[in-house]
Amino acid sequence: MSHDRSAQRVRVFTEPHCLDHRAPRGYPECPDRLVGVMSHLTARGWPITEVGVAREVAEAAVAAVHDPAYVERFRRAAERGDALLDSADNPLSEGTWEAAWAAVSATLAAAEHAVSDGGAYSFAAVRPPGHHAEKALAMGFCFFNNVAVAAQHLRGQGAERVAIFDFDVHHGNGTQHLFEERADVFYASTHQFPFYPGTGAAGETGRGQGAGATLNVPLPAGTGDEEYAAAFAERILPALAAFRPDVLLLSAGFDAWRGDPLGGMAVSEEGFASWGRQLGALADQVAQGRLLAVLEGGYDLANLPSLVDSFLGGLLSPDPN
Ligand code: Q9C
Ligand code: ZN
Repeated sequence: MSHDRSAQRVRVFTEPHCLDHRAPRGYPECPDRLVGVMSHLTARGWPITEVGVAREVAEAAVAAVHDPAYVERFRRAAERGDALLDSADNPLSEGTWEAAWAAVSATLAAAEHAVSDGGAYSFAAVRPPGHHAEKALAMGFCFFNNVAVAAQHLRGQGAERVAIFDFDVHHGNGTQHLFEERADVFYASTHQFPFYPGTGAAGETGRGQGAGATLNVPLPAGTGDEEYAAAFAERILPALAAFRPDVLLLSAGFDAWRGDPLGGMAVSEEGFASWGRQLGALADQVAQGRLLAVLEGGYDLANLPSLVDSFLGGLLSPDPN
């Protein structure tokens, strides 16, 4: 092992059924993404739990975020064998329904670990991803909004203030919309802009009771490590610290990597390690060491595993600044 993980401060959570959602050939959000990540993290010695929370727990948590009529519409569409749900980006296969539940279940197990005694860092290695999923709409490869379901679940488990930072290259429209009128869940995002899904302009800062509890830092195509570092130092980290969350959640997409086939940014592998160091330090400083990172995008099959490994390595070497 190249670094000391004896403290086991990071634990990886997954669920085998996450692999059962199979899009047609050519879709970038494919099972091999997660196969590659898990085989690399296993080889690198990270502690792994392959069991999620009970289905009833996941069902109650999803019902607290998504419209029950949407969940039923998804179930029926999957059962009928419909080709897709709501969007051409959301093809359905035989295992899609179970995979979406598996992703939620593993994310919730990871969330509960993050807030266990003493605080811990959890990584939910799951698919399908979640941050584009709206209350009643599938979008952008996402069916259930895993990170939003975890945020709401933690609110019901004693966390009074939850912060979500989304560093996927795409804006997390679903997560923002689910919480934009609330003061108890802060949502911050860095993302390529203008870009899919079109939301996330700097002027979107929350509404009603949630005014000021949404922070968007849109960045132009081509943004690399230096400009991202400035956005972290000047905007994202101070805002997250000022919110004083009881737990820090991350929508961890790796599609801002410079070689990603979908994204147009220029972040290096060392960039992700640096983000890990800074976000681990932030969780220690303001959130009692409680951190949950949930996999979102990242589509370069050859490099996604090492990007995730570098990010997790960064979490374990916190670098305050
Ligand atoms: N149909 C995530 O990274 N591209 N989702 C749509 C127009 C959708 C990305 C192009 C990209 C979704 C989780
Ligand atoms: Zn993305």
